[in-house]
Amino acid sequence: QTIKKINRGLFIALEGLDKSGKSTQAKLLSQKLNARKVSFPDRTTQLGLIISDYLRGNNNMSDEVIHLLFSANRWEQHTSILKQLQNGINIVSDRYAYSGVAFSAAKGLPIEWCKAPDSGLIQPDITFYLTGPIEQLSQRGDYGKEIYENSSFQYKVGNIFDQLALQENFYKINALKSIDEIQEEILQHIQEKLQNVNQLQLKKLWK
Ligand code: FDM
Ligand code: MG
Repeated sequence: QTIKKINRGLFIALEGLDKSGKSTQAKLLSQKLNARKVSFPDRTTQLGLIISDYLRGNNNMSDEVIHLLFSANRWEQHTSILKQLQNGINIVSDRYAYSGVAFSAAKGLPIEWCKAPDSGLIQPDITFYLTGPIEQLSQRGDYGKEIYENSSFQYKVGNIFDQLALQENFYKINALKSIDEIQEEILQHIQEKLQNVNQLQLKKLWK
């Protein structure tokens, strides 16, 4: 299909559990929409390298400190994302602030505390939430290499994501469907969402 044009770029986020297929879908979607793909954590910056070390278990930080680093790692990209959207460039984000909340709140930090540092970031126009039974997702690929990739923790993360999905109006997708089916469903939903709008106001997250 062709995607309807609006007066600025579209900002689409893909969220979900580890191994739910987000990265595959983000790649396909960014090709389809001729979009810039961003990923969070963005491991290419200095902060991203610290985060990456943490995820591999190589440096220990308090839950609060790592949470704030993940948020700062999004703020590093804020201006460039904003400018590109204003210039008509579509952006597809592989994870975003909702992952920040889900993973930190799953460790016991209060949800409102977790949202605060991301307040004011650009809000995605549409957030897709890929989810499925953890017993099945955990069979995929090399699950278990990074510190958050264990079933008992993912289960808690899933609960917070489910809660956010209702509050934030995520479009939920069954991660067990085929790659093609999921891509089709994503494109279909974007079409529907754009059907009746010519102008979408950029919004800020949690403000
Ligand atoms: N993660 C990701 C967080 O804990 N907070 C965040 O703000 C973000 C963006 O980092 F387990 C977690 C989620 C995941 C890990 O992500 C690495 P990728 O998508 O597997 O690289
Ligand atoms: Mg991962």
